Amino acid sequence: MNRRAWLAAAAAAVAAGCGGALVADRPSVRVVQIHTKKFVFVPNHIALKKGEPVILEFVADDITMGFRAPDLGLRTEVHPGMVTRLPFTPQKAGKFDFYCDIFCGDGHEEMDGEIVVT
Ligand SMILES: [Cu+2]
Repeated sequence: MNRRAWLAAAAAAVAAGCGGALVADRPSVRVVQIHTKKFVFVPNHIALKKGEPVILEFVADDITMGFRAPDLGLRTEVHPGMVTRLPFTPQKAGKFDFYCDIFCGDGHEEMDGEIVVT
């Protein structure tokens, strides 16, 4: 193989490699970002699809909060200054309540929301 033929073969191999990498990209998982602040979750109504993987991504806008959805088996703490990710795939349809389970002040008892899985 002369030098020119070798360069052409090398270029073809690099191009094929790049194409392969693009095809092999992982499918993207839906991310639902939820902010917490005194005394709300934003959004507080979240629509999900049964069997579709999601990542619940929490950001605390002021103080540490808790997130608990007991009927979905979900629970995490949400701390200011960091992103908390909760990967999850709903396995059943229905309406599922969630709420803050760390006392955060006067409005704590009303800090709740709903996940609707269809
Ligand atoms: Cu609270």
